[in-house]
Amino acid sequence: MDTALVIEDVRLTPVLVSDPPLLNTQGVHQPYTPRLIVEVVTRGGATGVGETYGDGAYLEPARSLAEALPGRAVTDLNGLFALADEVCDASHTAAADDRVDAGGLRGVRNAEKIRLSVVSAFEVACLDALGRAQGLPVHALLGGKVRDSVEYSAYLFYRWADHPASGERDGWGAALDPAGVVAQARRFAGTYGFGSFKLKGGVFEPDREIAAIRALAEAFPGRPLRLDPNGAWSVPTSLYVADRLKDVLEYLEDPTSGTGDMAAVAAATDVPLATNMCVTTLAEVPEAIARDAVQIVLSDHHYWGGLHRTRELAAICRTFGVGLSMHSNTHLGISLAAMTHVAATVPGLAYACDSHYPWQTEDVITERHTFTGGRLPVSDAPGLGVELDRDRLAALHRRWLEDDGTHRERDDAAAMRVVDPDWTTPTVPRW
Ligand code: GKR
Ligand code: MG
Repeated sequence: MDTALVIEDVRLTPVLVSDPPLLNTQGVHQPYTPRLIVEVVTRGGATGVGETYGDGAYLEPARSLAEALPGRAVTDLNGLFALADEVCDASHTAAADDRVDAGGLRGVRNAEKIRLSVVSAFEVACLDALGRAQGLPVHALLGGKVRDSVEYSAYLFYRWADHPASGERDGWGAALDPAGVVAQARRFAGTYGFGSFKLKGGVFEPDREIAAIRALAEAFPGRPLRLDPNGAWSVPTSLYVADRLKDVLEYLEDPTSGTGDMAAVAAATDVPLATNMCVTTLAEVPEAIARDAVQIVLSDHHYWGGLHRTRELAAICRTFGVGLSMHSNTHLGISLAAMTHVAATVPGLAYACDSHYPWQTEDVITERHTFTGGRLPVSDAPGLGVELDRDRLAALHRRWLEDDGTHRERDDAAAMRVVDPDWTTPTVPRW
């Protein structure tokens, strides 16, 4: 083994990132969202970075893995998964088993999925360190890019102008009706050149959201449009919306919850269904494919366990004629770089990936990514091609240290209760 590639040290830095008041079916984003930054340092002096969800359930397994990793090689990614199975005690996360998390809308969050989300940040950090040590971009370590840029879609949200509790305001203003959604889309298209649009739904009654998509179709004729209510609708409501928007939708994303109900919707409409909620683990793939419940799987490299595993998912989807793309959650530039590298290597990526990134005004990298023509260039610099901004990292970590605990867990329902004390996370379809 090349001793220069042996891991000498692992650093974990939880941070709180400012987030606008974006509405979804569970509530509203809090003013700050937790993320975890992982640094892997080799004996040869290369430092690789990774990023993942930062709620408490992720921090304990991350600490166990960080302690166990020194002495292993950054090339031993299969060993990384075996080590995580050994040291990430599921009891840390057992409380999270079989429940939908409070704000991430990441589908069922169980111990395995949390462990994989943790490992993903270590995998990305190892790939970054290896790439830096060898002068190779991460995409080359994944087999090489098949495209020079990756297309992203605008991710539109109903939103308030400012956060009710903190009063924080970002200058985007409110978007609560079709005109507000179209104005937001125009700003996204004008600033970043996005050519396809995803609207986060499940916030208002379906007819209001149908009107917003119709307004988008009028403002951007022929452009791909998606609506994602995060499972907020019953099967009949999903079919009602599909019928009214069938001429303008590229796909409906998670109209309803669970493989059985998604299959029932898929069987009765020609509008393709995409998901980042009902197919989130390998165990969920066979039934979804057998029942033709989804036509596009939206991977999240965090909860699929990193970039190699995302490519494995892509191969499964290809085999069964299911499309693949990527969804996102609140994230920073390290994860966007990782998404872009892996997306660059996946053959036949037929749908623009979505990213929350334009909503994040803060970052931990020195040079933020810039979307041009709705695309990001695939970096050929060694590793991920991003540099940590240590001052920014320290500042966002300080915010995490000083937080009274309110924001260390993402909890969109709690944020909503500031304005509506009776608000509870919906457990059955809202419409
Ligand atoms: O940030 O409100 C949000 C999104 O709803 C996010 O939590 C989802 O995970 O963007 C995601 C999605 O596509 O479902
Ligand atoms: Mg979604």
